[in-house]
Amino acid sequence: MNHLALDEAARAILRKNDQGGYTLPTYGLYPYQWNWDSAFAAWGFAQFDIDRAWLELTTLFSGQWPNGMLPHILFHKPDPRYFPGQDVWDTDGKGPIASSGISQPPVAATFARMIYDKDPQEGRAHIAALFPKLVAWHRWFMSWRNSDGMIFITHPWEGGRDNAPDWDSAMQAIDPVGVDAYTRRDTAHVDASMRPTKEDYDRYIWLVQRARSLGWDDAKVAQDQPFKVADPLMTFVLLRANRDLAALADALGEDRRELDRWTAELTTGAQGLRNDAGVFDGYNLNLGHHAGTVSNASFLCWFGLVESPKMLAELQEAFADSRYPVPSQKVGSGSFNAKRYWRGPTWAIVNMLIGLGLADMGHTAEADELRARTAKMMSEHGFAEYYDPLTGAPAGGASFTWTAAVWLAWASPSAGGV
Ligand code: 9WN
Repeated sequence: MNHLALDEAARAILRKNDQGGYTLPTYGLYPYQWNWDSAFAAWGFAQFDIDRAWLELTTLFSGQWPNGMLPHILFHKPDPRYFPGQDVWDTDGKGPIASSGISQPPVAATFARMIYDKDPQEGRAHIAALFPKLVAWHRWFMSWRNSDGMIFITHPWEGGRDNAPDWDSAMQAIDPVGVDAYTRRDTAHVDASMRPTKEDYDRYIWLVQRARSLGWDDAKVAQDQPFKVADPLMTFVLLRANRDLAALADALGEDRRELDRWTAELTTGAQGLRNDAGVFDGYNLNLGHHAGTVSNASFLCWFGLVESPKMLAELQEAFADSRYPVPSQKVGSGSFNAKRYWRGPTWAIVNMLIGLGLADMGHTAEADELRARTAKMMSEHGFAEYYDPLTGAPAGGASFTWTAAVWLAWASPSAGGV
């Protein structure tokens, strides 16, 4: 397929997964609106339908809780094909519509800025409406998920990298007694070898039940949840998003000083994520140690405008070790698994964030190389949820919204790429 046909195929995926005001990540496997998926979808739509892009973000923020938290799933319409549904989360009364009780990586401000920059005249009213909501969401992170400028998560699903080795020690410390009987739905859609294990799922559900028993109270969850891991992806994404929100504040004539304070705090705090090898890595706050891993999140430093010669050297290794980088776990490391979700496979969305950061920090050759290899992976293997980093084989769900969005906005030659 030539790239114009691929552009059309990618647009068709966005249209097919479009539910009116929001976009499903993919049919069957994920039948609701997911937080960071929607932000990527908006950026994809912005390449050909800017009104639809703004609508995606507007619908996403219609689920924001009064405390500023923006849920990771909005259950617009009940659907038995996904577990756990709203009955398990039991967040009734917490937000305006049925939702989960945790958040997800805050990429929305960054894409709002990029969509606004495409057409400031059209975007001005939209950013004026979104600005206070984005500030409230970022403030929620800075208040309830902040440990000395490192952003932590209280559930693996909150970080968006569900079974990453970064969380292993925190997960192993949990004894999931008292988990109600449940039936997984994900393995009815996708081969179990590409998904988290039963041991993972028992703990995912145990953590949901525990936060539920704390009434989803911010202070109690932040203090009492046994799973508390500072995350490079969350920290670098929020750092970047704060800068982008400050740029939107300038455009609107709003006060940006609080945002600048957060940016300074996170820039300093991110250094605490460096492990003994100098790699940005998950930090288990309860046990006081790094995971000792190199993940695709480790390479998001440039996206947060943090320089690192060490990570540039690691990136060259990733380019040498895998034909289709960046693997979500270093090839050859003990926890690497080419198929299992966030323990090895390549994710196009993370590649795009890494690539944008590299370009912003002047690492043009590496940015171009990453974009070219990502484009090759997609042109050979379609728009999958994730890919085997060694062979490029597609894995997980097919016809995936955010992968199609990444093609349109970044990887396709029409987007100025290869
Ligand atoms: C749990 C929708 C989501 C992504 C996450 C990805 C996966 C969900 C799941 O799918 O997580 O939130 O059920 O596996 O890990 O990043 O937002 O695409």
